[in-house]
Amino acid sequence: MTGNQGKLLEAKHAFSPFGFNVEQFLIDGKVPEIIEPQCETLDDVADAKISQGLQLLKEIGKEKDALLVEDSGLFIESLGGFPGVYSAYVLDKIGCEGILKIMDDVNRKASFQASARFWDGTKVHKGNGICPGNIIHSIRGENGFGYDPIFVPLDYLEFSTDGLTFGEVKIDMKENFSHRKKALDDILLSLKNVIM
Ligand code: ITT
Repeated sequence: MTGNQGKLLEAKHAFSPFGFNVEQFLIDGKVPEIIEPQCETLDDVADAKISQGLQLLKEIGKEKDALLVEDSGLFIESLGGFPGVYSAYVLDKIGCEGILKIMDDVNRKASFQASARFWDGTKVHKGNGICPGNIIHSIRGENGFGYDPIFVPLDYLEFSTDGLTFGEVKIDMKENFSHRKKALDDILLSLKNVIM
């Protein structure tokens, strides 16, 4: 359940190897209206999203269907974690250009974070992921979405983007580092414990 096509694509990519067919949750062809409360943490927003989503599933008589929601954001160290839970609003208002203007020149550290919830028809599974990295000084790359063109992930295990932003790499490469992929992997692992 998301209005963000980038998130949808990444969820499809993460779940399809396990035989799940991920589709955008639409009611009458539209993304359902969700009220995102003013919360301090992604976890609280993700909880609010899944409970509203479950209510919607009940209203349309589909409470046995699976439902995935996720809340995520970019946390910039020198800005005290801003935009964090306000990432979607800030992206809409000032974009990547605006972030580059308000950034500290020296400390470029930031992380993407994600909190996911998955309703399997009977219970809710939880997942969290963090992707540490740095904000570069310019906007680079057409791939991905949101803040991807200004973010270079730290090397992780044997993986490196060699200084390229998430906007400059393919989705398979982003998956090696992605906060979202880590959160969805938690859920896949928890599901495996239910299924097997
Ligand atoms: P839904 O709430 O409908 O799922 P949204 O885009 O509003 O979609 P959020 O409220 O979780 O999603 O806001 C997350 C913001 O952080 C949004 O602006 C994203 O573009 C950005 N963001 C999250 N993950 C990202 C990623 O992997 N790459 C780039 N930007 C990301």
